[in-house]
Amino acid sequence: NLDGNLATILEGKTLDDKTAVAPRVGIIMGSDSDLPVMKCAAEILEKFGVPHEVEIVSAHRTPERMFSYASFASERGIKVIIAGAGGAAHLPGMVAAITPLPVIGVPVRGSSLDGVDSLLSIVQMPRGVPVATIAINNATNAGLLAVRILGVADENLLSRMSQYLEDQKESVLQKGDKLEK
Ligand code: RP5
Repeated sequence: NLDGNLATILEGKTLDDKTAVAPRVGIIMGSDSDLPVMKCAAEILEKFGVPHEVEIVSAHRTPERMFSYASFASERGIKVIIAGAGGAAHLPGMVAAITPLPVIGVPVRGSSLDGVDSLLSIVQMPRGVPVATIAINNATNAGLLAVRILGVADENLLSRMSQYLEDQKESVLQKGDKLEK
């Protein structure tokens, strides 16, 4: 039930695609139903030119795949994992329990409880296993945070992030100017 664009995002970024540039960020999610939200993270990474992959990895439906993904992500060259899930959203926390990489959790709003269930499932991690939890459905910020993390060791990315902030400020100021006229 994926539309064309979403299917392309998935198809173009699979683990089996040997021709792709080695991904630096892994975007994973519990279900293809999370993709309309999670694609915003991919769009940010594309904007900043950060190679990434997009995968469906479910903590509950494909636990072995989750274990294998989290176990080998670092040695495959992944630097940051963005994990989105809804409901009993165990994926980000379980992945953070296995990999030493930074994990950014995106609570996806489901059909009931308005995403608060997802938020609380992701944010309430025990001491020792952190997940950087983003606001409900805000995968854009997950992408931006991943860029900032990579920017610590990549001056080019860091200066592009500064430019992004400048552009954002300019756009807000211009809207303000229009309101005054
Ligand atoms: C979670 O269950 C997924 O992350 C998704 O947000 C939710 C519902 O999944 P589907 O029933 O739509 O596949 O594991």
